Amino acid sequence: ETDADDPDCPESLIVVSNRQPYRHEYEDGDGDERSIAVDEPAGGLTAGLDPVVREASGTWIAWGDGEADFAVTDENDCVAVPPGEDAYTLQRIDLSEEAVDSYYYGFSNQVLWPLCHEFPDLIENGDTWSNDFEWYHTVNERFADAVATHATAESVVWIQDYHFGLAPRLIRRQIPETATIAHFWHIPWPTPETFAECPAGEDVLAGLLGNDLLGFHVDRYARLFMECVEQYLDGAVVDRDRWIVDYEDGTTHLTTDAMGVDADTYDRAARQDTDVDAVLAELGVSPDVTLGLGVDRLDYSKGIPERLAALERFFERNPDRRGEFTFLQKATPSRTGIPAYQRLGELVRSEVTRINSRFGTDDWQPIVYTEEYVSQENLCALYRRADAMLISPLLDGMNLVAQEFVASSVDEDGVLLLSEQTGAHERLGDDAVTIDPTDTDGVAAALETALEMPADERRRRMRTLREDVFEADLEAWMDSQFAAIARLHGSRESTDEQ
Ligand code: GDG
Repeated sequence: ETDADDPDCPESLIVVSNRQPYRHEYEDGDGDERSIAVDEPAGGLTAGLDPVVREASGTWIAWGDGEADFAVTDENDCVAVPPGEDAYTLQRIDLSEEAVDSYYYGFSNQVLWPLCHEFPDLIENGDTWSNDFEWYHTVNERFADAVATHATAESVVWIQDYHFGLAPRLIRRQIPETATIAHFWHIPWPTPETFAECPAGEDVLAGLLGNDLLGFHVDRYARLFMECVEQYLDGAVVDRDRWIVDYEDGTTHLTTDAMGVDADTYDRAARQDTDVDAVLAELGVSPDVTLGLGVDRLDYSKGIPERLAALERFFERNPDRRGEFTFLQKATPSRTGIPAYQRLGELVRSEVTRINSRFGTDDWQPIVYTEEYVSQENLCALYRRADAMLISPLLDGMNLVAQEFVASSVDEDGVLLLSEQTGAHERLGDDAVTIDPTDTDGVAAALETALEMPADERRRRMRTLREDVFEADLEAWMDSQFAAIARLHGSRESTDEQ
């Protein structure tokens, strides 16, 4: 819940994100006869930002994915949301299939995503990226034009993520000098060596330096960003002590703010009396097993094959755990049109089958793998039930699942195993069991350590983790971002008055 009197919540707020907060789906009938079903905010950032934009009576600009036809909207594609409440304006940018292929599946997810997660080999080749970059530019321009139609001298524009690397500079050219542009980059920033592989890298750096404020989850990403600017952008002046970059006629302030989750909501959901044994039975897991859990988008950055290798090693080394311990892996298919994601899905499914046929028996499988959507309530029940949560990304901007698990661990008896390559590790590393996701033996041993850990140590660690996750929650993150924006916004206005 957001404090209505929060002095830092901007009065004129324009949020820009790829995903829209509400999706309208049309059911039955024609024209006015049709009923409209609305997808509520799915979770995480979208759900967290929604109350803030409501309170500000702001504007949210997003890609109008899904079946949205614009029958209920005016000619600017603007619609009042939530339906019936009309608290703020949602402007949907309607993109052609070609635009989505190139801007979203192309440059965003086959150039910037692999680049920032240090997978340069997965960056698409030169024949396709230049076309995709053109579309990325075109789409960023369309979003920038949309921002310009709403922006006033008082506006705060808050951009989310790597889909909008060029938009800040395009927006800056079109809106009043006193309006503030802030941007949060939710994924890691690569090393200068990797960034050298970025096609149109200079454009992306220059684009991002159109921001007044640019936020990352952890210090390391902000420092790497400064190093890349120093190495690859002529004319930029980096002040590494003050975290400020001057470029052309603008100044960009860098900040770090580790994003949190809505901890109270997870805590409350976990305390509901969901029949977790029934949830497990549905998935084919016996209710009395010791339970390990993994929850991830099916993405190569999440280290799922490496995790499976460690699990195989664990069962090799601990025959007494066979029949007694089950690892439940929930993987959510994502970006399935991209070959690297298809290959990953095939590899993961075949490895699960192979490991299960090696160790499995008639009434027990070592790994239960599902790609089915799990409701928030059931997810929280599983987090609560898990004896060990295994989070092993090779690189991850933050990782919200780690925090959701902690917030849901109301019995304070689960153990978090956390990759040192996640942003979350900077916050939770001291009381999690730290793992190097590429070290098969190390992860297998860490899992055994976690499962053997005495109850009082589990409780002590989980209590400290919970303190952190409840204190640095989603609302705290937004407050901190808005406070930083307000400081800049204030100084921009006073400079203007002089
Ligand atoms: C990016 C960055 C950063 C997954 N399956 C189900 C389900 N989920 C939910 C989880 C969690 C979310 O999806 C995944 O969030 P992550 O943070 O782990 O990862 P990304 O999607 O890669 O997010 C990441 C984040 O942005 C925010 O800045 O932390 O580093 O990569 O919320 O719970 N939820 C439900 N059913 C599922 O089956 N209900």
